[in-house]
Amino acid sequence: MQAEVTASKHGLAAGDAGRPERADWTIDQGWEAYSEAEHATWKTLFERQTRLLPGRACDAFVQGMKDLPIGADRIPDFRRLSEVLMQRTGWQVVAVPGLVPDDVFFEHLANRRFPSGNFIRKPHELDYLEEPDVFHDVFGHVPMLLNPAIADFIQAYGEGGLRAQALGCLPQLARVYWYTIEFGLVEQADGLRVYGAGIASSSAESVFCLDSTSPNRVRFDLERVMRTRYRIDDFQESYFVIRDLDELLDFTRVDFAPLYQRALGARELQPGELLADDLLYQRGDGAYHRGRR
Ligand code: HBI
Ligand code: FE
Repeated sequence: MQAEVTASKHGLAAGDAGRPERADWTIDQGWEAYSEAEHATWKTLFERQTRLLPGRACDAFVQGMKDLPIGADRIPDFRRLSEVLMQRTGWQVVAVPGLVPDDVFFEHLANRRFPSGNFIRKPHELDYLEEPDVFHDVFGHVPMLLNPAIADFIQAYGEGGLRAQALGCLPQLARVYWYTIEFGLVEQADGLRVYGAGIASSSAESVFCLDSTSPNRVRFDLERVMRTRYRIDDFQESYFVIRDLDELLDFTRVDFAPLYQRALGARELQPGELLADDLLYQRGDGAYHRGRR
Protein backbone atom coordinates (compact mmCIF):
# COMPACT_ATOMS: atom_id res chain seq x y z
CA MET A 1 0.00 0.00 0.00
CA GLN A 2 2.70 2.43 1.05
CA ALA A 3 4.75 1.58 -2.03
CA GLU A 4 1.82 2.18 -4.33
CA VAL A 5 1.17 5.64 -2.96
CA THR A 6 4.84 6.57 -3.37
CA ALA A 7 4.96 5.27 -6.93
CA SER A 8 1.93 7.23 -8.09
CA LYS A 9 3.20 10.43 -6.46
CA HIS A 10 6.44 10.01 -8.41
CA GLY A 11 4.65 9.52 -11.69
CA LEU A 12 2.79 12.79 -11.28
CA ALA A 13 5.61 15.09 -10.28
CA ALA A 14 6.54 17.38 -13.18
CA GLY A 15 10.27 17.42 -13.88
CA ASP A 16 10.72 14.27 -11.82
CA ALA A 17 13.56 12.12 -13.11
CA GLY A 18 11.53 8.94 -12.64
CA ARG A 19 9.53 6.97 -15.16
CA PRO A 20 6.86 8.86 -17.08
CA GLU A 21 3.22 7.82 -16.91
CA ARG A 22 2.91 7.68 -20.70
CA ALA A 23 5.47 6.00 -22.97
CA ASP A 24 5.76 9.14 -25.13
CA TRP A 25 6.43 11.29 -22.05
CA THR A 26 3.50 13.60 -22.74
CA ILE A 27 1.52 15.03 -19.85
CA ASP A 28 -1.48 17.30 -19.68
CA GLN A 29 -0.48 20.94 -19.89
CA GLY A 30 -2.69 21.60 -16.86
CA TRP A 31 -3.50 25.08 -18.16
CA GLU A 32 -6.18 25.72 -15.55
CA ALA A 33 -3.65 25.02 -12.79
CA TYR A 34 -1.22 27.88 -13.58
CA SER A 35 -1.09 30.38 -10.73
CA GLU A 36 -1.38 34.15 -11.14
CA ALA A 37 2.31 34.37 -10.23
CA GLU A 38 3.17 32.01 -13.10
CA HIS A 39 1.10 34.01 -15.59
CA ALA A 40 2.86 37.13 -14.27
CA THR A 41 6.29 35.57 -14.97
CA TRP A 42 5.15 34.87 -18.53
CA LYS A 43 4.01 38.48 -18.87
CA THR A 44 7.34 39.86 -17.65
CA LEU A 45 9.24 37.72 -20.16
CA PHE A 46 6.77 38.34 -22.98
CA GLU A 47 6.87 42.13 -22.61
CA ARG A 48 10.64 42.26 -22.37
CA GLN A 49 11.11 40.20 -25.55
CA THR A 50 8.34 41.94 -27.46
CA ARG A 51 10.13 45.27 -26.97
CA LEU A 52 13.45 43.85 -28.15
CA LEU A 53 12.40 41.90 -31.20
CA PRO A 54 11.33 44.57 -33.74
CA GLY A 55 14.28 44.93 -36.12
CA ARG A 56 15.85 41.78 -34.66
CA ALA A 57 13.42 38.88 -35.21
CA CYS A 58 12.89 37.74 -38.79
CA ASP A 59 9.62 38.49 -40.62
CA ALA A 60 8.39 34.89 -40.24
CA PHE A 61 8.72 35.11 -36.47
CA VAL A 62 6.80 38.39 -36.28
CA GLN A 63 4.09 37.05 -38.59
CA GLY A 64 3.81 33.78 -36.62
CA MET A 65 3.42 35.66 -33.38
CA LYS A 66 0.61 37.74 -34.94
CA ASP A 67 -1.25 34.72 -36.24
CA LEU A 68 -1.19 32.68 -33.02
CA PRO A 69 -3.11 33.05 -29.75
CA ILE A 70 0.03 34.12 -27.88
CA GLY A 71 -0.34 37.26 -25.75
CA ALA A 72 1.15 38.95 -22.71
CA ASP A 73 -1.50 38.24 -20.11
CA ARG A 74 -1.70 34.46 -20.01
CA ILE A 75 0.57 31.48 -20.60
CA PRO A 76 -0.79 30.16 -23.92
CA ASP A 77 -3.09 27.16 -23.97
CA PHE A 78 -1.52 24.41 -26.11
CA ARG A 79 -4.95 23.28 -27.34
CA ARG A 80 -5.59 26.69 -28.91
CA LEU A 81 -2.08 26.87 -30.40
CA SER A 82 -2.53 23.42 -31.94
CA GLU A 83 -5.81 24.41 -33.60
CA VAL A 84 -4.09 27.16 -35.58
CA LEU A 85 -0.90 25.19 -36.26
CA MET A 86 -2.78 22.09 -37.38
CA GLN A 87 -4.73 24.09 -39.97
CA ARG A 88 -1.73 25.93 -41.31
CA THR A 89 1.20 23.48 -41.20
CA GLY A 90 -0.12 20.30 -39.60
CA TRP A 91 1.79 20.75 -36.33
CA GLN A 92 0.59 20.32 -32.75
CA VAL A 93 2.06 21.34 -29.42
CA VAL A 94 2.16 18.61 -26.75
CA ALA A 95 3.15 19.08 -23.12
CA VAL A 96 6.19 17.36 -21.59
CA PRO A 97 7.75 17.81 -18.14
CA GLY A 98 11.09 19.15 -19.51
CA LEU A 99 13.87 17.47 -21.48
CA VAL A 100 12.84 14.08 -22.81
CA PRO A 101 15.11 11.28 -24.10
CA ASP A 102 16.47 11.86 -27.62
CA ASP A 103 14.51 9.04 -29.25
CA VAL A 104 11.25 10.26 -27.69
CA PHE A 105 11.98 13.82 -28.85
CA PHE A 106 12.72 12.67 -32.41
CA GLU A 107 9.61 10.48 -32.57
CA HIS A 108 7.42 13.49 -31.70
CA LEU A 109 9.07 15.80 -34.21
CA ALA A 110 8.91 13.17 -36.96
CA ASN A 111 5.14 13.19 -36.41
CA ARG A 112 4.84 16.99 -36.33
CA ARG A 113 4.23 17.15 -32.59
CA PHE A 114 6.31 19.80 -30.85
CA PRO A 115 7.08 18.81 -27.24
CA SER A 116 6.90 21.86 -25.01
CA GLY A 117 7.74 22.13 -21.34
CA ASN A 118 4.55 22.95 -19.43
CA PHE A 119 6.32 24.60 -16.48
CA ILE A 120 7.55 28.17 -16.33
CA ARG A 121 10.87 29.33 -14.89
CA LYS A 122 10.99 30.83 -11.39
CA PRO A 123 11.39 34.61 -10.98
CA HIS A 124 15.07 34.19 -9.98
CA GLU A 125 15.77 32.30 -13.26
CA LEU A 126 14.40 34.87 -15.72
CA ASP A 127 17.64 35.12 -17.68
CA TYR A 128 18.85 31.58 -17.82
CA LEU A 129 17.68 28.05 -17.15
CA GLU A 130 18.90 24.73 -18.44
CA GLU A 131 15.68 22.90 -19.25
CA PRO A 132 13.33 24.24 -21.90
CA ASP A 133 10.29 25.80 -20.22
CA VAL A 134 7.02 27.02 -21.71
CA PHE A 135 8.50 30.44 -22.45
CA HIS A 136 11.42 29.10 -24.47
CA ASP A 137 9.32 26.50 -26.26
CA VAL A 138 6.19 28.53 -26.99
CA PHE A 139 7.56 32.04 -27.41
CA GLY A 140 10.76 30.90 -29.12
CA HIS A 141 9.77 27.90 -31.22
CA VAL A 142 6.04 27.90 -31.86
CA PRO A 143 5.77 31.08 -34.02
CA MET A 144 8.34 29.60 -36.40
CA LEU A 145 6.26 26.42 -36.81
CA LEU A 146 3.83 28.44 -38.96
CA ASN A 147 6.59 28.82 -41.55
CA PRO A 148 6.39 25.95 -44.09
CA ALA A 149 10.18 25.57 -44.42
CA ILE A 150 10.72 25.42 -40.66
CA ALA A 151 7.75 23.07 -40.31
CA ASP A 152 9.27 20.60 -42.79
CA PHE A 153 12.84 21.02 -41.56
CA ILE A 154 12.00 20.19 -37.93
CA GLN A 155 10.04 17.14 -39.01
CA ALA A 156 13.03 16.03 -41.11
CA TYR A 157 15.27 16.57 -38.09
CA GLY A 158 13.09 14.14 -36.12
CA GLU A 159 13.32 11.56 -38.90
CA GLY A 160 17.05 12.16 -39.32
CA GLY A 161 17.61 11.90 -35.57
CA LEU A 162 16.47 8.31 -35.53
CA ARG A 163 18.83 7.54 -38.46
CA ALA A 164 21.75 9.48 -36.95
CA GLN A 165 21.45 7.52 -33.70
CA ALA A 166 21.80 4.28 -35.67
CA LEU A 167 24.85 5.66 -37.55
CA GLY A 168 26.55 6.94 -34.38
CA CYS A 169 26.59 10.55 -35.55
CA LEU A 170 23.94 12.17 -33.41
CA PRO A 171 26.34 14.87 -32.15
CA GLN A 172 26.92 15.97 -35.76
CA LEU A 173 23.20 16.21 -36.46
CA ALA A 174 22.47 17.90 -33.13
CA ARG A 175 24.94 20.65 -34.12
CA VAL A 176 22.87 21.35 -37.22
CA TYR A 177 19.75 21.78 -35.07
CA TRP A 178 21.63 23.91 -32.58
CA TYR A 179 23.04 26.33 -35.16
CA THR A 180 19.73 26.60 -37.05
CA ILE A 181 16.55 26.05 -35.03
CA GLU A 182 18.09 27.18 -31.73
CA PHE A 183 20.70 29.82 -32.65
CA GLY A 184 20.23 30.54 -36.33
CA LEU A 185 20.42 33.91 -38.08
CA VAL A 186 18.92 34.62 -41.49
CA GLU A 187 19.69 37.21 -44.14
CA GLN A 188 16.82 39.56 -44.84
CA ALA A 189 16.70 42.47 -47.34
CA ASP A 190 16.98 44.84 -44.35
CA GLY A 191 19.83 43.00 -42.62
CA LEU A 192 20.57 39.96 -40.48
CA ARG A 193 17.69 38.70 -38.36
CA VAL A 194 17.08 36.09 -35.66
CA TYR A 195 15.10 32.94 -36.35
CA GLY A 196 16.60 30.64 -33.66
CA ALA A 197 14.43 30.02 -30.62
CA GLY A 198 17.31 30.00 -28.17
CA ILE A 199 18.02 33.58 -29.21
CA ALA A 200 14.44 34.78 -29.66
CA SER A 201 13.58 33.70 -26.10
CA SER A 202 16.68 35.34 -24.55
CA SER A 203 16.79 39.08 -23.96
CA ALA A 204 20.55 39.36 -23.64
CA GLU A 205 21.42 37.07 -26.54
CA SER A 206 18.92 38.66 -28.94
CA VAL A 207 20.99 41.85 -28.61
CA PHE A 208 24.43 40.19 -28.39
CA CYS A 209 24.06 38.00 -31.49
CA LEU A 210 23.35 40.95 -33.80
CA ASP A 211 24.96 43.98 -32.14
CA SER A 212 28.11 42.75 -30.42
CA THR A 213 31.52 42.89 -32.13
CA SER A 214 32.52 39.78 -30.18
CA PRO A 215 30.99 36.76 -31.97
CA ASN A 216 31.71 35.51 -35.48
CA ARG A 217 28.87 35.64 -37.96
CA VAL A 218 29.56 33.04 -40.63
CA ARG A 219 27.76 31.89 -43.76
CA PHE A 220 26.08 28.56 -42.94
CA ASP A 221 27.62 25.42 -44.42
CA LEU A 222 26.19 22.03 -43.49
CA GLU A 223 29.41 20.04 -43.23
CA ARG A 224 31.23 22.90 -41.48
CA VAL A 225 28.47 23.16 -38.88
CA MET A 226 28.47 19.39 -38.29
CA ARG A 227 32.11 19.74 -37.20
CA THR A 228 31.54 22.69 -34.89
CA ARG A 229 31.16 22.25 -31.13
CA TYR A 230 28.81 24.59 -29.30
CA ARG A 231 28.35 26.22 -25.91
CA ILE A 232 25.31 25.36 -23.84
CA ASP A 233 26.11 27.61 -20.87
CA ASP A 234 26.80 31.00 -22.43
CA PHE A 235 26.30 33.13 -25.56
CA GLN A 236 27.52 31.47 -28.76
CA GLU A 237 30.96 32.39 -30.06
CA SER A 238 29.82 31.86 -33.66
CA TYR A 239 26.45 32.28 -35.32
CA PHE A 240 25.70 30.77 -38.72
CA VAL A 241 23.65 32.67 -41.27
CA ILE A 242 21.32 31.14 -43.85
CA ARG A 243 20.33 32.97 -47.04
CA ASP A 244 16.60 32.58 -46.42
CA LEU A 245 14.40 30.12 -44.54
CA ASP A 246 13.79 28.11 -47.71
CA GLU A 247 17.46 27.15 -47.66
CA LEU A 248 16.46 24.78 -44.83
CA LEU A 249 14.25 22.92 -47.30
CA ASP A 250 17.34 22.09 -49.39
CA PHE A 251 18.75 20.29 -46.35
CA THR A 252 15.68 18.07 -46.08
CA ARG A 253 16.43 16.82 -49.59
CA VAL A 254 20.11 15.88 -49.22
CA ASP A 255 21.46 12.59 -47.91
CA PHE A 256 23.31 13.37 -44.68
CA ALA A 257 25.18 10.01 -44.63
CA PRO A 258 28.16 11.10 -46.79
CA LEU A 259 28.32 14.44 -44.97
CA TYR A 260 28.50 12.63 -41.63
CA GLN A 261 31.31 10.46 -42.99
CA ARG A 262 33.36 13.50 -44.03
CA ALA A 263 32.56 15.42 -40.85
CA LEU A 264 33.60 12.44 -38.70
CA GLY A 265 36.84 12.13 -40.68
CA ALA A 266 37.70 15.81 -40.26
CA ARG A 267 38.96 17.71 -37.22
CA GLU A 268 36.38 18.96 -34.74
CA LEU A 269 36.15 22.74 -34.63
CA GLN A 270 36.01 24.79 -31.45
CA PRO A 271 33.01 27.11 -31.03
CA GLY A 272 34.92 30.29 -31.90
CA GLU A 273 37.28 28.87 -34.49
CA LEU A 274 37.31 30.16 -38.09
CA LEU A 275 38.46 28.45 -41.27
CA ALA A 276 40.22 30.07 -44.24
CA ASP A 277 37.27 29.35 -46.54
CA ASP A 278 34.54 30.60 -44.20
CA LEU A 279 32.43 33.37 -45.68
CA LEU A 280 32.22 36.02 -42.98
CA TYR A 281 29.60 38.64 -42.21
CA GLN A 282 31.70 39.54 -39.20
CA ARG A 283 35.02 38.31 -37.88
CA GLY A 284 34.40 38.49 -34.15
CA ASP A 285 36.95 40.18 -31.90
CA GLY A 286 36.20 37.56 -29.21
CA ALA A 287 36.23 40.18 -26.48
CA TYR A 288 33.23 38.82 -24.59
CA HIS A 289 34.41 35.23 -24.20
CA ARG A 290 38.06 36.21 -23.62
CA GLY A 291 36.93 38.23 -20.62
CA ARG A 292 35.17 35.21 -19.18
CA ARG A 293 37.96 32.63 -19.44
N1 HBI B 1 13.64 17.42 -25.07
N2 HBI B 1 11.84 18.70 -24.40
C1 HBI B 1 12.98 18.57 -25.11
N3 HBI B 1 13.41 19.63 -25.85
C2 HBI B 1 14.55 19.53 -26.58
O1 HBI B 1 14.93 20.51 -27.26
C3 HBI B 1 15.28 18.34 -26.56
C4 HBI B 1 14.78 17.28 -25.78
N4 HBI B 1 15.45 16.11 -25.73
C5 HBI B 1 16.66 15.91 -26.50
C6 HBI B 1 17.11 17.11 -27.23
N5 HBI B 1 16.44 18.20 -27.26
C7 HBI B 1 18.39 17.17 -27.99
O2 HBI B 1 19.44 16.71 -27.21
C8 HBI B 1 18.26 16.48 -29.35
O3 HBI B 1 17.82 17.49 -30.24
C9 HBI B 1 19.56 15.91 -29.82
FE1 FE C 1 14.64 24.80 -27.98
